[in-house]
Amino acid sequence: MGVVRYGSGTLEGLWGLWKLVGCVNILEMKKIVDYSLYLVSSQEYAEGRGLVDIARAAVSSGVDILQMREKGKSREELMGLGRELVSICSQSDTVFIVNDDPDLAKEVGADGVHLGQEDVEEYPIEKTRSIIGNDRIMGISTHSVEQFERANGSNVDYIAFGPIFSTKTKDYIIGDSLVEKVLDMATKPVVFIGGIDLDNIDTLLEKGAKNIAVIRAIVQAENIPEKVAAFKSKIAEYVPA
Ligand code: TZP
Ligand code: MG
Repeated sequence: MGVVRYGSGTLEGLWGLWKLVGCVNILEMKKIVDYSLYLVSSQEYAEGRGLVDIARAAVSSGVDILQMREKGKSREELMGLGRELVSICSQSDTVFIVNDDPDLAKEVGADGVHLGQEDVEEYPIEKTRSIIGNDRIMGISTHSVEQFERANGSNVDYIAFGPIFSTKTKDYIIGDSLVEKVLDMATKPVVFIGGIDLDNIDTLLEKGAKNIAVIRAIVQAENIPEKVAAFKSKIAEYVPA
């Protein structure tokens, strides 16, 4: 006959079992929610600062979403950096997203993956969903109303739209005239990106934008915690009472 013990050994055993059947994952699952500040981190624009230091500063000061967007690194380097960033985000509420590669996102234990329009050729939405599963997040970049409409009808969890203003990673801009239009169409969170900083963010928030993504405004900030706090309080001004 089995003995029921209530000592710490039993509790640890139950915790292990709980983890094994995946219940903890359900409890720990992070989601994209509106009124988020999204940092797309990229060593290329960090002006010599270490990405891990930038991520630590941004996450500890409350960035809601962190993306690893590294274009020139080997898979091995991405695995190493990805695991460090997972560890930083796992001690916080920050959602961690890997750019470009759903297999890598899953392997490092990220909360989700972000696909560009060009990534969808190798990783169509349904294939990506079958790689990452239903519990991880999938986002996609869109650069026109047509692409937005397609993404909106697909199985992604959020849609990025931009570049709104002038930026370094793209040689064109959409401008802010379509912000209301895509928000009216949207059935999931929309993240606006491209050349956004504290001096132009109001234009977007006034049009109803709820989520803002930036690279340079944070990775190049003199004081990252102060900059994150300023963005967060600006976004918070627009949360309905
Ligand atoms: N996609 C559209 S604009 C952009 C990406 C990845 C870059 C945004 O960078 P920044 O420095 O905030 O303009
Ligand atoms: Mg990509």
